[in-house]
Amino acid sequence: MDQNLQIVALAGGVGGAKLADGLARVLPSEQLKIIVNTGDDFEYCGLYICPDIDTMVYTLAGIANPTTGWGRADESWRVHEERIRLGSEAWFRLGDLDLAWHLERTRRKHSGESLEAITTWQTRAFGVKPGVLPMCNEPVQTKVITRGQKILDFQEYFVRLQCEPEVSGFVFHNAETAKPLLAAIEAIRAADLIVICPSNPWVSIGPILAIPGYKEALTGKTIAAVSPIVSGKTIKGPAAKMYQEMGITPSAEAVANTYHELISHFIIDTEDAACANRIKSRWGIMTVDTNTIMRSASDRETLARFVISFALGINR
Ligand code: FO1
Repeated sequence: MDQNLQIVALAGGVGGAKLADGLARVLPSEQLKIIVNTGDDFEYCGLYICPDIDTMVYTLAGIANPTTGWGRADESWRVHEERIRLGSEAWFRLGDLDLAWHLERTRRKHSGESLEAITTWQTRAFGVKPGVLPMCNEPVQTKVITRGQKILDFQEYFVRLQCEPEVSGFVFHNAETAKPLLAAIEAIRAADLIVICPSNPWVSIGPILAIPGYKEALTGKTIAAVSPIVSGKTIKGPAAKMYQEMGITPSAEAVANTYHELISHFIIDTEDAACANRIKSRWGIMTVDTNTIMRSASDRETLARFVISFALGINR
């Protein structure tokens, strides 16, 4: 393994965490930094919830719920069930083990710790070695604009309304005044490769890129993205539905169009191999197909090795 190869991953959500885990399995931990979306963060029942950070840390720690991808494996729901019995608001489900961590993060937040410091503590507490960095320390909230011009908080759209409303746009509230994490900018500057994981381009990667400073730091870097859309569909989550509702046919090509000003390399699934040449000739993006569906830890590793060797021309 190339000793000083430095890689930075941009990720959010379950799919992104899986490829980040693959990268963490093939790289020494000091050679990988992961910048995570925090636009999904919200306050719920007085607790400070950071879903994509927790999904990332739990996945890297090997303790994520294997069915949902979010929350903990081997979870119990005593508090959740009692809250329902009490008639409390319970549309966002917090398991007992998950709750322990939300209580601790909220305590630290109230004591004045930054999200970066809290996340560093969280990675150590869960034995996670690679650097997991929130995209910023300030609260940036992703909001969904519906076709009826209603503005929904992200979790209200994603969980309470089960992604049912038709979207017409997104707002990343406070992104314009948020500051990129210095550690994240330094990691990008030092990186040999940036990997945009197969996360939702709109609401997982979009918020990160909306923070002034990241796009500038990424300019000129070797950046490889893995398409989150295979045969016009997402494995999980509303990315394809969002493209459709925004009047764009969901496809790997649509994702290439979203990222074309940024990326130099694009990895699509074998199901979409036919569009590789079109993407290459239309935007000059080096495009290759492989299996991008990660069903196992070895799939995650295989894809991670493939992305690194394709983008850097190195045999791992
Ligand atoms: N998603 C759901 O669809 N239903 C839930 O009840 C739910 C609870 C939850 C608790 C903690 C957590 O970290 C994530 C949770 N998620 C839930 C997923 C979460 O809404 C999404 O992971 C992200 O916001 C989008 O990737």
